Amino acid sequence: MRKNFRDGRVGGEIQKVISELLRNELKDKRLSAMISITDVKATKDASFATVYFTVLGERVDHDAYEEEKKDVLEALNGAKGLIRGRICQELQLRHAPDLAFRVDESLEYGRHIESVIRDIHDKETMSFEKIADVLDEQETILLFPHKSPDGDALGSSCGLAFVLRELDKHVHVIVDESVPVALQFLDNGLILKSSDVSRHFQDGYDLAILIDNAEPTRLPDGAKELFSKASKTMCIDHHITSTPAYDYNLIDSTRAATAEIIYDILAEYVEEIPEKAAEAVYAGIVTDTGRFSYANTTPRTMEIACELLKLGVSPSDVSKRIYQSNSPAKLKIEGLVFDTIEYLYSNMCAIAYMTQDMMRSVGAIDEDTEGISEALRSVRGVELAIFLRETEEGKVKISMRSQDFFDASQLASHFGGGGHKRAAGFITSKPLEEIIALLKEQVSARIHER
Ligand SMILES: [Mn+2]
Repeated sequence: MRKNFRDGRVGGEIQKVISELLRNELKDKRLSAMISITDVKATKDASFATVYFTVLGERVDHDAYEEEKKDVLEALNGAKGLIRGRICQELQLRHAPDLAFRVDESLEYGRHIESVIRDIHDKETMSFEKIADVLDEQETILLFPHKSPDGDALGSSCGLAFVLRELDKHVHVIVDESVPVALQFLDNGLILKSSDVSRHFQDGYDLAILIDNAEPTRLPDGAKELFSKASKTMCIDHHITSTPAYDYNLIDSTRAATAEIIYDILAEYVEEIPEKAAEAVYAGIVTDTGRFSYANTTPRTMEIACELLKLGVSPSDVSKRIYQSNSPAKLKIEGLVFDTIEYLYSNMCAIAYMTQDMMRSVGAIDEDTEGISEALRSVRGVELAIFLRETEEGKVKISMRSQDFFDASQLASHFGGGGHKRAAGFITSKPLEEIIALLKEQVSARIHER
């Protein structure tokens, strides 16, 4: 028996079926983007339907976004057979409707997008209570902060892991690189290299948690392999580009730090957060907010910090450990780098560089060079700071920071790199002098546009 649909009903039904398929079954890599079916206009007899969709994401690069939409369209067309079959089945139709996929470019898009994001958020991310329940059910857990872990990645991981260990879970934080000296106090015996993890874990374990990033592909190789051995996966992150693609997701891009989210989970999970865990969470917040000075700092950030102090955290201790533990080589290498500064275009641009020879001459290591880009940007009048460093492999790594208007990510993408408007970078095999000359050309063209 054929179903009769009221006006507009059939479109809504088809929309539900496709959304469900996108969420759970269509595994095409091109469909891993945040896709939303915004509308379906179908004929009354359900013989034909136009399906409107949008692709959400960070529009850093217009061309890349256009490419992405094209990819999604191709993938949807490729899955048309499956989608039609499912619609036929779910709506109990005799014949599957013919489908046409279109990008939704309606004027309502802007108004719509907010509710779409809210929708996805509600569907895909979980409550702190639910996350706490899930954690409680696991016995063996590994936490994975991102590559070259910073204060937030390590503070969040170690804070959560500390509590899990107190609750008798078998838990480690996996870091394959050396932990920066200034952050070693967060360890508390929790950090382990992937190669040192016991057989027990190598053969498989309950839960892997990605912390402060949503891409296991960005983990070092050993960690990546270990990540894949977990029965279930979880992601806790605050990056805007992250898509909730795991068994359990807690992604909130309104947060200043992943550590803020960890605080809320712990507050839900345990009666009282132990001081050591509170200290780690606090370290994550302090570092990701630039000691509460960046634009991401919110009233909620301060409230959480306040609660952490009440739990016994000493802000001066944490600050001393993180910010007053520079190596003797740090000021030496900074001296050498600052000596190379060139101010251009009425001091609007500052460029400085560092070679491996310079590092060797003062015995500096990578972590000694942290913060140099920010220091360059701190000069009055400097809109764009560019710091070039020679890598051990003889390439040149460029990091750029801008102050108010210069789009650093756009400049970086010109050279094949990427990032955010105010912080971006790229790597090149070109010699140092050549890339400096090329950068000057590009910066000059762009900075004078204004
Ligand atoms: Mn972070």
